[in-house]
Amino acid sequence: MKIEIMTLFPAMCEAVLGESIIGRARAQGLVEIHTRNIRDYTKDKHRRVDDAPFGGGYGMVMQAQPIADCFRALCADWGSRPRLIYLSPQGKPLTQQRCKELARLPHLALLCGHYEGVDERVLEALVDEEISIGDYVLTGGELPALVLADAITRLLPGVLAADAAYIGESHYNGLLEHPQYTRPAVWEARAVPEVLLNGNHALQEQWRREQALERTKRKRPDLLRAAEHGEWAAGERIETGD
Ligand code: 9WO
Repeated sequence: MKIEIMTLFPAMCEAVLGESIIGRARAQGLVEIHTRNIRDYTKDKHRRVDDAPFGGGYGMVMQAQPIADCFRALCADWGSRPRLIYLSPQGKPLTQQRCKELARLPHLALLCGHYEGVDERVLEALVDEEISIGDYVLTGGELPALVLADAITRLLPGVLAADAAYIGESHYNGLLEHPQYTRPAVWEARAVPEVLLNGNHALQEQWRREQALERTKRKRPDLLRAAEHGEWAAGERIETGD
């Protein structure tokens, strides 16, 4: 999988992409993530990439030309046209299911807007899909692009242990994770649940399942309804006991 992030702030993206599991996956060649500075493609002699909105209004709008030339250069370098995703509060909400679908594509380009947005014509002409990571407004699309790149990268073969990649997908299909504990067995007078210490794997498995179900009912009843209606990723449907 190749992902290219088109941004005015490549250093902000590289700072995140060099660390932890994504950093290691990149170093091992399990994923290729590149950043491309939109400003490098401006034809303006002062390197400008934005201008005031037609019709008036607050702030600045990113111009079409540098974005379009950036994307065309990317297509020329790769010898193919990747799917282009614009990260925007107006996009379709991102789900685990969509991450799984995107992880199967050979390459993806992510466009990060800044200021008050991007000239609408570049969206019409070039963008294939708009994705939102939640109903709030940020200062730019970089953090959402990094969220998407992270969610996709962890699904790629070899990045995580085979079972870890599917946490929340196969076994507890659409449920929240059960509580987890590590040493010490007693911390500040709080003991780990006895069932996890007694070595009965069947009982422990049953306990984890019950805990996952109880937590989901209490904290995210909306997820439970979605799982009951089979809206979660492909796989077995959950037994809710009611
Ligand atoms: C700010 C603004 C201020 C005055 C009038 C209109 C305005 N629009 C915006 C705006 O939408 N700014 C965006 C900032 C432009 C695109 C990049 N930005 C962004 C992306 N903020 N939040 C996201 C985002 C992306 C995906 N999921 C959640 C949030």
